[in-house]
Amino acid sequence: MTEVAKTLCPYCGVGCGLEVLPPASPGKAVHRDSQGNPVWQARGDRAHPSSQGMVCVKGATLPEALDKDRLKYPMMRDSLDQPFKRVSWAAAFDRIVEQLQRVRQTQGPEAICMYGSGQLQSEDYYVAQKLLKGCLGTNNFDANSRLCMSSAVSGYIQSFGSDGPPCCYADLELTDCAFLIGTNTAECHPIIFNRFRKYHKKNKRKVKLVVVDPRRTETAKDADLHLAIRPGTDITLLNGIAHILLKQGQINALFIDECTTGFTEYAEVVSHYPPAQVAQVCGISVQDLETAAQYWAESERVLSLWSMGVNQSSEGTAKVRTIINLHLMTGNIGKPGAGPFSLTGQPNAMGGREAGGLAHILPGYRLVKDPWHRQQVEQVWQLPPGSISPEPGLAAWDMMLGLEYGQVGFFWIAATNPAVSMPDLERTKAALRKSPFTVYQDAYFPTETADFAHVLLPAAQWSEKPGVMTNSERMVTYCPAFRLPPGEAKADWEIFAEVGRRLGFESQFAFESSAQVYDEFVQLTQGRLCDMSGISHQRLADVGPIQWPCPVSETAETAVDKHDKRLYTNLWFATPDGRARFAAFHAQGLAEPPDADYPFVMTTGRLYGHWHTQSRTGRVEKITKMHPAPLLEMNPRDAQKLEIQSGEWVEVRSPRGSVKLRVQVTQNIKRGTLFMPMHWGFLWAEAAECNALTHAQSCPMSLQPELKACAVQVWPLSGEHPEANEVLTEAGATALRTLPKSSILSGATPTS
Ligand SMILES: Nc1nc2c(c(=O)[nH]1)N[C@H]1C(S)=C(S)[C@@H](COP(=O)(O)OP(=O)(O)OC[C@H]3O[C@@H](n4cnc5c(=O)[nH]c(N)nc54)[C@H](O)[C@@H]3O)O[C@H]1N2
Ligand SMILES: Nc1nc2c(c(=O)[nH]1)N[C@H]1C(S)=C(S)[C@@H](COP(=O)(O)OP(=O)(O)OC[C@H]3O[C@@H](n4cnc5c(=O)[nH]c(N)nc54)[C@H](O)[C@@H]3O)O[C@H]1N2
Ligand code: SF4
Ligand SMILES: [Mo]
Repeated sequence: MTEVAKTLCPYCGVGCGLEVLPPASPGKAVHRDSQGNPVWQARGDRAHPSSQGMVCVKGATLPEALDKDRLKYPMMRDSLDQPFKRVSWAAAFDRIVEQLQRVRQTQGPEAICMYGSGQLQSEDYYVAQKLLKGCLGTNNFDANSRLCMSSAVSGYIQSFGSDGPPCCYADLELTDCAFLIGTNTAECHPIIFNRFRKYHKKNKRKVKLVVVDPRRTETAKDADLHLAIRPGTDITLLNGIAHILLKQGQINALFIDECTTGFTEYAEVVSHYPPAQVAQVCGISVQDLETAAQYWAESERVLSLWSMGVNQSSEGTAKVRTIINLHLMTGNIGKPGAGPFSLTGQPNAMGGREAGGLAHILPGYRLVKDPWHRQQVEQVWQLPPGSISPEPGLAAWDMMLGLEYGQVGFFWIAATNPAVSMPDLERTKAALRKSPFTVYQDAYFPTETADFAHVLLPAAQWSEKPGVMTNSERMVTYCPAFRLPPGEAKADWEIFAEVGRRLGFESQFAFESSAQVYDEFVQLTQGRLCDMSGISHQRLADVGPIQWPCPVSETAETAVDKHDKRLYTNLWFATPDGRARFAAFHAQGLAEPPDADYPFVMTTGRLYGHWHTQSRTGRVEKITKMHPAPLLEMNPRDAQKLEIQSGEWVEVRSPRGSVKLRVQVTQNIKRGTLFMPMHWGFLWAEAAECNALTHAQSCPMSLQPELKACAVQVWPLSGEHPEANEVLTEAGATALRTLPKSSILSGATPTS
């Protein structure tokens, strides 16, 4: 192919449009990477409405990683201490189907689990739901979105009656005040931040930026007001702001009366949050708290943005609902420039929610628990009534516990790397080791999780399979296939469909293309809030990205040039009475607060250049140079007390595990708080498995673990850390460690 392919960046949930060019185009020199290999080029697509031609370093360097260390053939072994052997697809499918049938007969369908990812395309997600929830009769499909978005999902459902971020990116350029809480937007959603930053710079006097984050991040550096609160004190802060607004009468009484319920209980709760006390608990000044309230009061349109600093919390749903409370109290919703906007992390976590990709939901924003919803889905799937279980399935961490207790007989992992990204990693790894049968479906090899698999299935990735993804603002973009998959790699949905057919569900999985899969899926969205019945692969390819809702009645023109890009503009919510719900939550604080033995709060998160467990970005030279090694951020006063200087090695210990890494002393972090990046799993030369330290205590409503905070102690290691130095000089700071013994391959190497 020599033409430019228009597609979507498959990294973050901003969902930037990309134009990808082949290495060789007529009249131009062949484009090569630093090692001289011909490589595709990516640039921003100016026609994409979400990103308007912008891209960040991850999108721009993506092609460099596409061909490196790919898993090309199915591989199998009988036990984890054996080497993998290359096998045919037929042999792999036989083994999977035989094992599925055996587990279903001996342990029942609830012993079968699939753990997926917001990096699957909507078609992959949809076919997996049909296989697990419909044909196998278990709702044990969960995704890494449980570690990511589930508090936002449950917050929206409880406050508005349905999931679905109500805002759009145009609001970034229409707001009077952007209230960013628990989000390092500049580094993690860079193009969203760029859009706002341009507008903010132009309108400095009129437009305010508030950032709530214990760290002075790149995002906070641009703020008019940075509230460096103590980790886990968000609800106190938000209730404190509400307290001041209420006292000053800065509320929208008409909106509260006509469009909401539950205000009285909420007002009672916030009466317990006087400014002096709130400031003390949060570790900020009363003046800053009052300024924050003043910005809310004076701004006609407030847009709040949040991500993991809010969601990854043992009170994640309560935090989300407490943010929404402020919007309801001030009538900041359903109009341009205002609203509670959850930023989605992964490129298609939104599509996953639409397709029913969590253990308690079904396609089309339906709930497993609702008999009418189950019936509607069963009908479209042409399955007998009662095929879908009324019980929500196991959430991500419960799957780990299921493995630990021996209740899971078949574990299927796709497009995620839990041996790095799950909390309480030693326990996670022990659970994975106990799994009687694990299938791992990934695009790359090695990854840490491959070490725990019995069967490896090579997945075609972005650019090698056509499919659809939805970004944070509900914009749906078609991602065409414009490169061939390596070796025998197959699209995820094709793998699921083949297993379905081999289990005897011929007609349910008779799809001939992903376009057909998408057509069936959007039928199930008809009449729902996330109505996409007017969208198809062909239409997206013809007219470009389309934002939902897009019912079948919408014409191509109105679909692209929407007059109404927001949800709830008629102020009628998706609850039975159309009213939004206030929530009355007191702050609970951290699940594991610091104490005398473990005096620091460690928080974890991301760096600008790297993507999660580095399966791609760790293979891009520009990025590994940008972030050569993991560093622990520490406040100068804490460093002084421990007599540690920047660059020195420490051991960080929590009640669950320990990690050795170097320290970066910086004013950018609050005293008593530490920050460790999440990107370095055990395959990397300077491994720093931050999840060896984290715990799995979760929000009781969203079941999302508190990955953002655990209590730790820090031990200076005298001199340099010898073991790490050795690896460093041998292999370079970012090189892969040699493979663990159990991964040593026999026969064909999977990457050859
Ligand atoms: N560069 C890059 N970008 C990414 C990703 C990536 O891997 N790399 N991943 C994508 C994904 S899947 C996701 S989910 C998003 C995540 O995007 P973000 O949520 O923006 O990223 P994080 O670094 O996980 O955490 C955000 C901030 O929360 C703060 N925080 C910690 N504890 C608290 C607290 O108690 N209260 C408040 N208010 N803040 C707190 C941290 O200091 C941190 O700066 O990024 C997406 N974009
Ligand atoms: N301590 C701590 N832990 C965290 C977080 C944190 O902030 N702190 N954040 C959590 C969050 S929000 C997230 S989203 C997770 C992310 O954690 P993971 O999902 O474990 O991380 P990734 O590295 O993105 O893994 C994605 C995998 O999918 C593969 N892949 C890419 N495309 C395809 C495809 O099309 N098909 C298939 N089959 N495979 C593909 C890639 O090769 C890669 O191995 O981490 C969570 N864990
Ligand atoms: S902001 Fe996100 S979607 Fe856009 S180019 Fe960067 S990683 Fe890709
Ligand atoms: Mo995420």
